[in-house]
Amino acid sequence: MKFFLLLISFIYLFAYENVTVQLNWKYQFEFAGFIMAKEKGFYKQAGLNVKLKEIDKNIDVVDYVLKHENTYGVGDSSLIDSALHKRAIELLMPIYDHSLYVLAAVNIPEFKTLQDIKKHDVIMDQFAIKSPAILAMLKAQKIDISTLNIKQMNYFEDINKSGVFAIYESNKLYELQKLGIPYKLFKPSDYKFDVYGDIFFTSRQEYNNHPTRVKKMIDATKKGYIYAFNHIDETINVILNKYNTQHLTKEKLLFEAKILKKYLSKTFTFDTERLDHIANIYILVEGVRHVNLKHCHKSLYNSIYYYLKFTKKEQEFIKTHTIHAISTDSWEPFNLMINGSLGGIAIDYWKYIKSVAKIKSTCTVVHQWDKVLNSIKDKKSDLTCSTTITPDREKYALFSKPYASFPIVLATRNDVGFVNDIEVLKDKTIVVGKDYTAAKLMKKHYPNLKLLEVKDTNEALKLVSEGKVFGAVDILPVIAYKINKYNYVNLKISGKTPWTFNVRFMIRKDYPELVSIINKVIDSTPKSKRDEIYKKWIAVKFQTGYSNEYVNKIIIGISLVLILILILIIYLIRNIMKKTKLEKELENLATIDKLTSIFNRYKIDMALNEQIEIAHRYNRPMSVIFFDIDHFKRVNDKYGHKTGDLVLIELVKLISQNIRKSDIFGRWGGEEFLIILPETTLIQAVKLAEKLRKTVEEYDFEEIPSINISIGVTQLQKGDNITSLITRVDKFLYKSKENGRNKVSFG
Ligand code: GH3
Ligand code: MG
Ligand code: MG
Repeated sequence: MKFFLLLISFIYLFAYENVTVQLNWKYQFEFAGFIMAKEKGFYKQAGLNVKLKEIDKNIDVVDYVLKHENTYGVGDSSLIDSALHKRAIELLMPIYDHSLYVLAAVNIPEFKTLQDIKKHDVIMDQFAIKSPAILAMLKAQKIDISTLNIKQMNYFEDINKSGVFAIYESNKLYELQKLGIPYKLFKPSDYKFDVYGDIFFTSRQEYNNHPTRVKKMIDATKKGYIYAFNHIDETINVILNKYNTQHLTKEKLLFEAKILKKYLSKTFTFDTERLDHIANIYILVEGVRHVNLKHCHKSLYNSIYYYLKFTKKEQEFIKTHTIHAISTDSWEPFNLMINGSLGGIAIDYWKYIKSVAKIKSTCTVVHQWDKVLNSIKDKKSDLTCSTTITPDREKYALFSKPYASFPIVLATRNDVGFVNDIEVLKDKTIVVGKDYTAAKLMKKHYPNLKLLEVKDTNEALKLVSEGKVFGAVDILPVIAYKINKYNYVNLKISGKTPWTFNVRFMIRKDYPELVSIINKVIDSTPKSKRDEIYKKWIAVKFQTGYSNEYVNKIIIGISLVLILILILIIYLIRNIMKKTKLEKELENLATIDKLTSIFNRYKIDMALNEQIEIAHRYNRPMSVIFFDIDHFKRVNDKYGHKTGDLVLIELVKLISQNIRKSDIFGRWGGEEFLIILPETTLIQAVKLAEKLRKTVEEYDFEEIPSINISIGVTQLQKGDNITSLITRVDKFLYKSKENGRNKVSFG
């Protein structure tokens, strides 16, 4: 038996790669991700045998990681300082998005502003003294740290004395609260010095020599963190049983977990703009003399684009070439002139790729597309940013992977119902830009349609808006952008073709290195960056497919509401002008749901009161739709809470796209939502509810296959108030649940 065990351990030792993680403090919830990745076997599944090391007194974690092989570490944003000073480390991922360091003025009732710090003892440890955010906060207040009376922190005793302490918000506040000691907090983020909290890193040597292991460590640790924060009780029990070197109580760990949960990284990836911001904080703290931003960026960006490794040939290409881009200025919203310079989705992508790959470039703007094509054909220009592959173009140019894909959609007037299948529009005239990709596809696949080719999409939309033709077809962002820009209030997107339009870079034939460089950056572009670019250019909400036969009635009603809204707007503008920016931010916080960015419970409640009053006063119809996601708990259980959050966000987006602008949509709580439908009768509301139910049912969510919603619908009746209305609609929602879910009930 003993021999057998020995054999197993022997095999085990050889089967797993041994790795050490040096933590920057003692075991506590802060490191729950590492602990759970180990305890739940995530590291093992990746073939890693991970040893966790608590901090020893006064050890420098960066030093330790640099001096030991196979070793990783956890640090705070001061690691960026280390990178700035050319220490050979690679930052792998942020664990907490915001620094937990705060200054707490403890037991000093007369302490009012940070300036008062000069009159008191400041108690810090060696980490806090390096914390960029704390230093910047002081510096911005023109407080010279060298003039302060700084004392070394004795972690376990000092906190109940009076003084200004640099502490972790997730940690020492617990003691203060428990002991009932008064304190006042100064958070760097309140002063706009927002840096990352814990950061996972390793040595450049490990990073370069063992890229696969690095990737495994990142993935398993991330998984550990997601697991730990989704299973807080279980994790606390593990810490209490096996890792409780600090003799923490369950209560204290729970306190820590709750605070950290707010800070846990949303994406576990670095954001270049924030890194720039942090580098700038260092400039503020240290003065420009120390900072070699170029080096800092190289090191940091290497870390961010972990998957992004250029070959020697590619690096050589980047070094030796200046890329001459060429673009038209008339393809909204891809490339267009805006305030005198070229911008747009395509241009933003190109700027992003250039900054990541450090490509030098020039850009020529022309008015005709032919010129762009010829210039690339003749190798006078090297690249253009937004085009599609055609067999003809492939003869003289190369193409990148698509960096964006958009559906080709149909725009009609508002009074048209949802068009499920474009083929049914046989007798209607559809307009499309001459020779556009959309035109070619439509002709090929729908030869029976009446297709009218016009100069461009502007003209096509104008014809639709004037009622001369039924609909216009182009790519989603183009149509959405133009409806918004040219204020076509009577147009909407009411159908989708089966095709997507892939936008790519076109590159001169003899530059294959440039294609592979661009492809690598495209592959490594985080979703957040894509979303950011897309949102910037399509900041328009549009509706799809709400069929409505009562348009005339509604227009009369809406006019009334409009007058009211106008009065409200004048009132608001007056108010807003009075408000400072900070107040506005606060107001946002108070009315907008943080996760989904729609109205929160407080605001939707207010809106409902208002709408009920308006409807009663002017004797107008008004309805409400109340829905709840079916079995959402299962989604959380199966895919994790974070995924659950993403599903909520996506669902809200989907619903927002399918209701009218005048409808008021808010989060009632958890996975329950309310839509207020002014000027809407029960029949209309039920129709919309059914459409929403079906849309959700058929929607392919990015994170999970599908969800359903159960809906209750009711119309405001004479004598109703908010309570009676909500009680009734809730009853119908409950009925939908009882009848098997994924149903609409009304009355
Ligand atoms: P049913 O359809 O029958 O009502 O089942 P259900 O699981 O959806 O309903 P229940 O009310 O039992 O549970 C609601 C769950 O919704 C509980 C919680 O896990 C989840 N939830 C609520 N708010 C959020 C949130 O903000 N994010 C995530 N991820 N989940 C949430
Ligand atoms: Mg539910
Ligand atoms: Mg519920």
